[in-house]
Amino acid sequence: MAAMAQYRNIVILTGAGVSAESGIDTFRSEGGLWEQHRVEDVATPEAFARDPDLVLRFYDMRRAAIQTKQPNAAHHALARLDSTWPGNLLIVTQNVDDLHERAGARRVHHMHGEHLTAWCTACDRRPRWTGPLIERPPCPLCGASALRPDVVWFGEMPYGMDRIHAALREADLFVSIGTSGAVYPAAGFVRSARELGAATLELNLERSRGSSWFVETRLGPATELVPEWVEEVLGC
Ligand code: BJW
Repeated sequence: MAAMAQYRNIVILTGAGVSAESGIDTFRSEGGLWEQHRVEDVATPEAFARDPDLVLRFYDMRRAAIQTKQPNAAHHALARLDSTWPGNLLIVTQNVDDLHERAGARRVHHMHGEHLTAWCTACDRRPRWTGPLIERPPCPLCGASALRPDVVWFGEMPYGMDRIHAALREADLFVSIGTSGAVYPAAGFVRSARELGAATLELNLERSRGSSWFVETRLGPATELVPEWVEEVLGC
């Protein structure tokens, strides 16, 4: 990878791998969430319509679990980069946990939603939510019992695609961290970044499905690779 001084605008895509060492399950690794639950049963709007209790329990359990976890060295390194990088920077995370924010990162975009907000389908607002949804609590903003997990399921449109594409158009460096490249549209960002002329770097435990699109791939745990890379970028 060329000297980092030549970059100004950075887009960082993160996936479940960045939170794995905080003790949050990934989806597709051995023993991951999709081995414990069928995607079709818990992560589609059809599943929610068919068996809302099953889906709400799945998300209630994960919402409770993430609140017991702590950001790791990778989240902290990215937060440091965010707070010091003078150019444009956007951390586009597929993760629904809040570990980037708890580490101090501010320029974060949750394209697949967040565990700690709920979506009221009656008033279309998203109040902060830390407790369970299984008892169908009323929306604190409008009173309707129409709250669902504020996450993007298969077949739904990820949040803020215009913001992401605008950042990709400006980016001269695209970095992907801890994502398998199995889910679109996120899996296609590297290709867009390449076509728009950005340098591309993958940091992952194992090569992602779209690995050949990256000019450089570094393999290892995020808690080692990310702080090393951030030090390189900041020139210290
Ligand atoms: C480490 C590590 C360590 C581990 N250190 N690394 C056919 C072709 C193409 C597309 C489609 C198709 N059929 C349907 C589609 C579209 C569909 C899709 O992509 N399906 C695929 C299965 C093919 N996509 C959608 O439906 C999306 N919407 C959509 O496309 O709308 C239309 C549209 C059109 C045009 C433009 C824009 C939109 C919506 C996708 C929603 C995904 N939702 C989920 C659930 C969110 C809520 C929840 O958390 O429950 O999002 S699914 C799940 O996968 C979650 C994740 O964000 C996402 C990605 O997973 P991720 O993060 O990559 O995790 P893993 O487990 O897969 O990988 C972990 C990685 O970490 C691995 O690489 C490890 O190596 C690594 N790792 N330990 C570093 N210590």
